[in-house]
Amino acid sequence: MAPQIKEIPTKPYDGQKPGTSGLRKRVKIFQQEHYTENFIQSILDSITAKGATLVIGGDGRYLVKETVQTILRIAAANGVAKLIIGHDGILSTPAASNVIRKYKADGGILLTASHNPGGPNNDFGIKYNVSNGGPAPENVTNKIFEKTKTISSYKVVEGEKDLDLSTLGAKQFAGMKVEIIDSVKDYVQMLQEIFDFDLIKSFLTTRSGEFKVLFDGLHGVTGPYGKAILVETLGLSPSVVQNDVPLPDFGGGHPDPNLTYAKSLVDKVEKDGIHFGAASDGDGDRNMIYGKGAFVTPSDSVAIIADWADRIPYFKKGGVKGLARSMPTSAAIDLVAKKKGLECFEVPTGWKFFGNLMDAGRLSICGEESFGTGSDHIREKDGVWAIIAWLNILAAANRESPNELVGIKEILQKHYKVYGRNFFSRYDYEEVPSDGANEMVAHINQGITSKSLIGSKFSSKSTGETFVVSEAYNFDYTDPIDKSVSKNQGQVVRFEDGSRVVWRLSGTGSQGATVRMYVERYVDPSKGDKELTRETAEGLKGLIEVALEISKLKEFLKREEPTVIT
Ligand code: VG1
Ligand code: CO
Repeated sequence: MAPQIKEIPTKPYDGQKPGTSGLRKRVKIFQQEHYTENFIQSILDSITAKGATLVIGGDGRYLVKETVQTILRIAAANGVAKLIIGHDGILSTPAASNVIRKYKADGGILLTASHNPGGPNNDFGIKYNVSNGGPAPENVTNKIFEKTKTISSYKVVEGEKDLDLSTLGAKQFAGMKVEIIDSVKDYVQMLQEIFDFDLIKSFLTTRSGEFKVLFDGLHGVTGPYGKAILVETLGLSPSVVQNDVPLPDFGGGHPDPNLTYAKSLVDKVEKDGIHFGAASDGDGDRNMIYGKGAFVTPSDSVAIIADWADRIPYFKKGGVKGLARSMPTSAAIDLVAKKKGLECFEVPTGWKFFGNLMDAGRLSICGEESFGTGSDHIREKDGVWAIIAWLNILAAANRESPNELVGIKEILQKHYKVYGRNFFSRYDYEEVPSDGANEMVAHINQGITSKSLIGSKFSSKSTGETFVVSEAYNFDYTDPIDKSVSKNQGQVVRFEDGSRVVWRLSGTGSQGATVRMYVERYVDPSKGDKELTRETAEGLKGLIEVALEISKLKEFLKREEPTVIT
């Protein structure tokens, strides 16, 4: 039977609203009749689908392959000209961003729920990226959401066999061009143009006995990327890469690179005395840098990369145009910006807010406290990029101090001595009742709008410290480029000593509500080593008590302890 275009009647589903980074729900929700089709058709209805070239790739989780076939049928029926698809439907999120830019595609559909667990009982996600390679801004995601509310039919090609995604090359699907591309090649090539691979290689070779490396793919998408770079390009032994086979359920784990979920990395680093450990998340846009006895908070990581940027060829050549962080991220990067005389932006949570600044040539390096670090080489955060950035910096630092072995710890301590330290921690309370979460937000709001918080004194029972509130506000953001406004992006309370607490509700959870509480306390370099090198939990103890008191969090959420502390 020749392919036929059919119009299938459907009804809108509630709640197809893209969150911080796409639509994320349980797999079972996506498997409901017409659910995925409705959302794909709504995306195509919100862009100029006819004649478009789109990139398709996913993080290899359960449901990716089937969804690629669904997209093929709907895209062909809607007159899309060409799909560029990753081998077996796989592209890491940063690789997809690069492919969209490199091949000048009109956009891309990314199949990922990022760091959320995968498998039939876990999460799936669909995200639309625009032609600059970045996540669609709110005006586009709002349009998609509006379409999902009124959709009455979708178009699909029938009578066509599934396309073979396992062989590379140019193909046809129901009259539409399709190109299956190598998932890794373009990405590796891009990194080679950014970093000083010769320097990294010579450092790793000459100090190979002293400086051990370990990369953990957490069974997410980045295993093959890590292998291609560390083993095939930099010549390290295959044993420096672990959990490198992407699995549809991530091996039953939670593919989120932090001290809790990347335990496989942390344990091995400590046991084997590894100097440089790193992990990435399910879709490859997050990273964690962790050497023996030295954990780099993501807020410090981006500040340090910015500080050392002139050792990285990409920035040496193009310069650093400006820096930025998401609002809850610590102000460590602001201090670097100040010293270097660079512009520094504070944007809401979510990588989509960095894109306009990059496109306008005002932003080069940015990060989020949630293990997201990146630059304007693409329009997504980039886990493997951050890891190689650190190797480039360490190689340069060792070239500059040839008589000692400079590791992560030495880089951190040197940084604190110059800039001081922003102690930072995030408490996550996952899947709490939405009512309780909303009541807590309302309670904090009451303190903000009545101005009753300002001037209030709070004391910690255990440390005796007193914190006096100097400011309390809801964070609203006006994009400096297109002037679009995003309201209520988190609640902020600042104290006279410069400390800060932020509360916000997650926009990536797939069930109930997740409350995040972020605490930050700055310690001046003049306070000396003892204060600067304390454990994070110890440095923040008093402030955390006060944050819990102000928000009455335990009362509203009925939770004694957070689910995860990062
Ligand atoms: C979280 C993080 C945010 C990040 C987002 C997507 O969002 O806090 O910083 O951009 O995940 O990351 P939320 O709304 O749950 O706090 V990824 O690696 O999941 O695409
Ligand atoms: Co991710």
